[in-house]
Amino acid sequence: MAKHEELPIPIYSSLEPVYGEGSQLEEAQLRFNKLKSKFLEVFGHPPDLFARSPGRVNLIGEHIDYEGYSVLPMAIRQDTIVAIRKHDKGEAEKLLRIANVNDKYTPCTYPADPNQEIDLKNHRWGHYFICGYKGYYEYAKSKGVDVGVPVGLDVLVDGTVPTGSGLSSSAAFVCSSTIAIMAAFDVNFPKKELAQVTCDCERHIGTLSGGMDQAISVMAKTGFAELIDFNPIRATDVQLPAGGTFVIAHSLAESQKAVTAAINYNNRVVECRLAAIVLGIKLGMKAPEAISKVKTLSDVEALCVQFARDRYSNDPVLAVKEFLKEEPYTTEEIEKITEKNLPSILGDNPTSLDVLKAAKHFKLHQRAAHVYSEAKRVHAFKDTVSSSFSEEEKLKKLGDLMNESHYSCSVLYECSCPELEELVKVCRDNGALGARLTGAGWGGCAVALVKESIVPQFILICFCIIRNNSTNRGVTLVSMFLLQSRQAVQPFLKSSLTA
Ligand code: NG1
Repeated sequence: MAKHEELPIPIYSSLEPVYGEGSQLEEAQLRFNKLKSKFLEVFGHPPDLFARSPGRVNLIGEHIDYEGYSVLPMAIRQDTIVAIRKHDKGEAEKLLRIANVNDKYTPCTYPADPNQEIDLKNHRWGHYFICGYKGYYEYAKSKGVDVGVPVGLDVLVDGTVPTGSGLSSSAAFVCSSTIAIMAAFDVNFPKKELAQVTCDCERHIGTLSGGMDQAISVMAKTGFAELIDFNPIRATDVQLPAGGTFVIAHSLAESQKAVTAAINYNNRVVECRLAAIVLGIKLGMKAPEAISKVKTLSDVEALCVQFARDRYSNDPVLAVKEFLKEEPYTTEEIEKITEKNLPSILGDNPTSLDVLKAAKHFKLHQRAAHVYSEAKRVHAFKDTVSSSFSEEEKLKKLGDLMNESHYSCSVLYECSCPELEELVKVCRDNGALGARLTGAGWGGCAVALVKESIVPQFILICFCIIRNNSTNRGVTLVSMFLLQSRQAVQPFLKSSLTA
């Protein structure tokens, strides 16, 4: 039997196989019907089909996917649905018309040109669809699929993942767009290929993303979290212990990842690359070799572990402590080690140059220490789940790992913010076994592991405390997930026959 990740995105002509029966199904039916009538109202035609892709909560493994390390996310019920109609060849205007059910997002129009440049200086929500559009054409061409002459597309989007929440609204949008475009052109790929394609697609928005969000959005399975490995992308089901619930709460501080990329997200990617090159050189590589070969901290992990072994350990952080100073590095200090200036080292990627322009200094020690220790925690989390500990002990250990992860994100990686710190503390003070920021950080959500039996009072108390503490801010419950959740989370395509 083919593995789950080798199968294409499933296609359904009705919603029952996905949502079962009952209130989830009724809710979904209403939503799809609304989407269909709005499509008709906006474009004067019904859609050809719908594509759906979920958001995710990352349980552990933050800011390490782009360094090649495994992560452990779980898809959530909040999702993006894209309704699409391909224009007939005869239709005059070759345009991509993109509308949203939410009036906050005004309609966008783009030429039907797969080679168009995305105007990154003027950020628009429709750009994420164009990421999928460009990426689809690039991939289809590389696979020898006859893409024909571009035609216009009408697109209506309905997203329920809160934006800037760290729950990957962007990947849900890019993945559902790519799946919709693919299906409109009658093409379907295995999920694991699509996971890679959609990751490449999203980089068109100017973030140097790893592939976690797209991988889980495409390969999610109801009832499981997934351990996602990279190079090549692979998903392994993780069945979480019974008796716990993940509560996801939004701090209401919006994290604008694409807009702040040069000082936040991409800055960290660049710091990790520089840390890896400096470690490579300190551990014996010639500078030109390190510059050309070392892209991520995982590329020099073996050297770090070798160093540690000589000291009877296998912890790469020992090498970080020995070779990277804690005080931030200036550009000149790094250039002295690399014997080459930073713009020419990083010149293979224009977005990295924006980082150099904005950066005052580089915290190489802290970023490398976070990445290596977080990578270990992911495996410790997975091992705990499959260990012979009692359910109670497992939950306690998982909570501890989440707390350690948050500390590392906050102190070493500096991707938290006051609102998240407050939220995490309130969760822990009121019974959470563990709590941490989730996703890129700098705003967005926290995820707390809470015993199922105390969930209602936990939510009530935490929310009252936060409301009382902050006069002009609150907090929103985004989701509650029983560890054995059976909610419909997987991506799928729906032909528009019955909606
Ligand atoms: P979010 O939370 O969606 O901004 C981002 C990256 C992930 C990963 C996390 C941090 C994208 C699409 N997603 O997630 O790949 O690096 O940050 O762990 O850029």
